Amino acid sequence: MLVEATDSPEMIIEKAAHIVPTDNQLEALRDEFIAFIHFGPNTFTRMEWGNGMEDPRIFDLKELDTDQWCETMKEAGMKKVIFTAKHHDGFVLWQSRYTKHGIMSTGFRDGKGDVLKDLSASCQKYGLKLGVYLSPADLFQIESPTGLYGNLSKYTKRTIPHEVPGRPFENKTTFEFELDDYNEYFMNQLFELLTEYGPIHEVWFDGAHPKRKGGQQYKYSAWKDLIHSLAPEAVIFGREDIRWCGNEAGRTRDTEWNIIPYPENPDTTSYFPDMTDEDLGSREQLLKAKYLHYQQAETNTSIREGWFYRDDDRQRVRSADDVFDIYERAVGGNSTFLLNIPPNREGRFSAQDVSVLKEVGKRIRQTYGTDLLAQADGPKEWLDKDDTTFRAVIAGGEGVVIETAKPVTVNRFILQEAIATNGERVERHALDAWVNGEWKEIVEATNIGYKRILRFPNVTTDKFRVRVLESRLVPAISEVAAYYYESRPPRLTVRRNEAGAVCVETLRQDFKWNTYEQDMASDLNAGFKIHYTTDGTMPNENSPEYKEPFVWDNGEVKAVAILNGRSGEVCESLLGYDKRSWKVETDNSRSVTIRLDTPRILSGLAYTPQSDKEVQMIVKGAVKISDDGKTWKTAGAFEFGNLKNDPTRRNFHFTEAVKARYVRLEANREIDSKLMEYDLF
Ligand code: FUL
Repeated sequence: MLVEATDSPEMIIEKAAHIVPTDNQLEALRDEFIAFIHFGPNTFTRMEWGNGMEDPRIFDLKELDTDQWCETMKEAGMKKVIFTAKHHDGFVLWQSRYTKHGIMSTGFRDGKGDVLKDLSASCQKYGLKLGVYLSPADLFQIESPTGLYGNLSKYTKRTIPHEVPGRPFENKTTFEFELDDYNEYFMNQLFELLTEYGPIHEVWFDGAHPKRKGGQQYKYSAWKDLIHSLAPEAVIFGREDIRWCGNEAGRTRDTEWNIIPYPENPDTTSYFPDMTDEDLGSREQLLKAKYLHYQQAETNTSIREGWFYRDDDRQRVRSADDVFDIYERAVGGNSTFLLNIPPNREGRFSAQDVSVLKEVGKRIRQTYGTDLLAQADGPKEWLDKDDTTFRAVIAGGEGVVIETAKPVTVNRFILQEAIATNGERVERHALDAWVNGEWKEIVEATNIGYKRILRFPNVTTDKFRVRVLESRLVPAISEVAAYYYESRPPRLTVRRNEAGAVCVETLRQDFKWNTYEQDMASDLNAGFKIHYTTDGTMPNENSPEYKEPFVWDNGEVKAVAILNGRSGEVCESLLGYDKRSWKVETDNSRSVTIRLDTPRILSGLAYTPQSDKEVQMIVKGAVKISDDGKTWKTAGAFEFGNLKNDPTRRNFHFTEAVKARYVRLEANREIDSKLMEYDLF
């Protein structure tokens, strides 16, 4: 929608409040949880980006089980799957007429295999929608001597699809466009994808370009015509329909507006830049707009470290807690959750990915399968499970009360706006519960849009109140529901902070690729309490509650998170003396001597091998002690086994506690003490 130079700020906001999604966009939002599949030569080379010059035969696929993919995705609660038909390397995974750089040049089913065909058949069998990723960047066409990308060919009138003798199309539609060689190649392939694999519901254009050549431009207006005509139900990602959320980590914005200001007309431009700022659609941003446009966000990330499968041992997989948390933040934050599951070299999803996806599906069904307001009294349009009916609510008013016949215990609350008819309008809202004879505010949040999932510690009540605090025009709420998530107490970790004090914290996801900063454990399991002991006993709800870092000399700290009477895993940590009280005195190639600030009681030594560096590990050695650094006696001799395969911290306890000021660690081989990690406890 055009913003006129004469529009007042109020008029601009009013215009924004009237912008609604297209039918296809709305359907894409309702899909909520969708899958991405990255598969190709990279699966075999273990690279994230290929170079385009790979021999196609490295795609050494022997088996393919797309039914297993679809069965798993279905169980996870996903509605659509987007497949990398061609990634940046230019290798095609379907039987294209227009190149030999692809599956037709591999040994898979004697060169006759077609991964997209298998997937499309499985999608129909399992009732999943299908989308295609066709990378505009194409390294094979860039690097090959006869490659078409950026070959400076002239734009001339060309017919799509280009006829290939002996390989007619069943779909007889043809198009004429002014195109250069690469755009023609790209559109011929789009034609194949959109006409020969059943209905396509999303076309995914990646903005990433490992390389460019010859000033190659994309004739997007023509691509768009082709897609609208051949796949009328498809949304286009990376262009006008759907935008990238701005990160690949699964991070979500607290306020994700889908009415976005544009400097050019989104209906005619082919310039759709990545939008990574935190604030994309506040009033302040809208006032800078030349155009206002509905463009929803897709929150995309991978279940594994990286987009492609590498291996089952070192490539970490997100936990079910993690995936479920992203699901709630993405779907419940006015966006769609696009989760990548990369198949392995056996053409299947690996066992760990499958178990995480099944667990996530189970949690979604268990949590969101039972609306605890189903029989409640309140606006019937809000409670009727029909998101096309709605009731308006006045911002700043008293709020709307929903009453249940019996008290219910809930920790999730869902609100939806009637975006299809009335647009996104709520800017701030709050949820209250009637507790002990008065209204208590449970949670406050910003916008709603398609869907907002509010998460909060358990509350038991028979009366809720929804208040809209600020809005653009009068908002219309279409759905309200309350749920109970069976929260799990989070796992914990104990460490010393920089000041030497002991901290007990929720364990952050040990997922090294693209981590988001949100504290998943605390958000997801809000309301837990941490209890701890320092006397070796098991902690329970009567043990001291951990509130802040505390001073503790050394010894065993045990901590547990307790939520709704349920205890989590006990975290046990043997803490060594604060290293600021140490000094490394002498240092030769086989031993290291530590001087403590004062004589201390010592029960043992902890050694953590350096697994990621080429460092000799200390397998065997002795610990000696001294009062004056001159006369020494042995506190104990140790031998650690299986360090290479299991490079975890090892605790060596002396036969009895000793008191000493000097400690010497002697190894039976050369060591590099600067790269060693050890503690004295
Ligand atoms: C990025 C690409 O470069 C990655 O390889 C992956 O396909 C991801 C979804 O988009 O831009």
